[in-house]
Amino acid sequence: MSEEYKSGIEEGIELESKRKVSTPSLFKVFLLNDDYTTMDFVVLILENVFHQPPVEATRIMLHVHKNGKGLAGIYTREIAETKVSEVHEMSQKNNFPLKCTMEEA
Ligand code: TYC
Repeated sequence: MSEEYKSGIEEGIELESKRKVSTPSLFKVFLLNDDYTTMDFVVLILENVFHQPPVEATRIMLHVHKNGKGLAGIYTREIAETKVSEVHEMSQKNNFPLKCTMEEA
């Protein structure tokens, strides 16, 4: 019998395991402060990579500048990994040391 159409007493177990595997873990992506990256570049990253509206992008940038670290967005693993790579690639191309990290939410 196919996995999809199991019934009876096993159904509860099947539904439970199905729900578990289909709920993806979420990851927080953070920007880190440094002394060299310009504020304008960080705002540009927040707007273009993390799709933050301009006012929110500026708020997050100033939070990072003041506190050392700030949340840029929350994503599933692969998307978070891509965001981190995009930030590092754009920073490298523009000769800035801006760093980005991710951790499970
Ligand atoms: N501290 C930087 C400056 O004074 C600005 C900055 C903000 C850098 C946030 C990185 O993630 C950062 N130019």
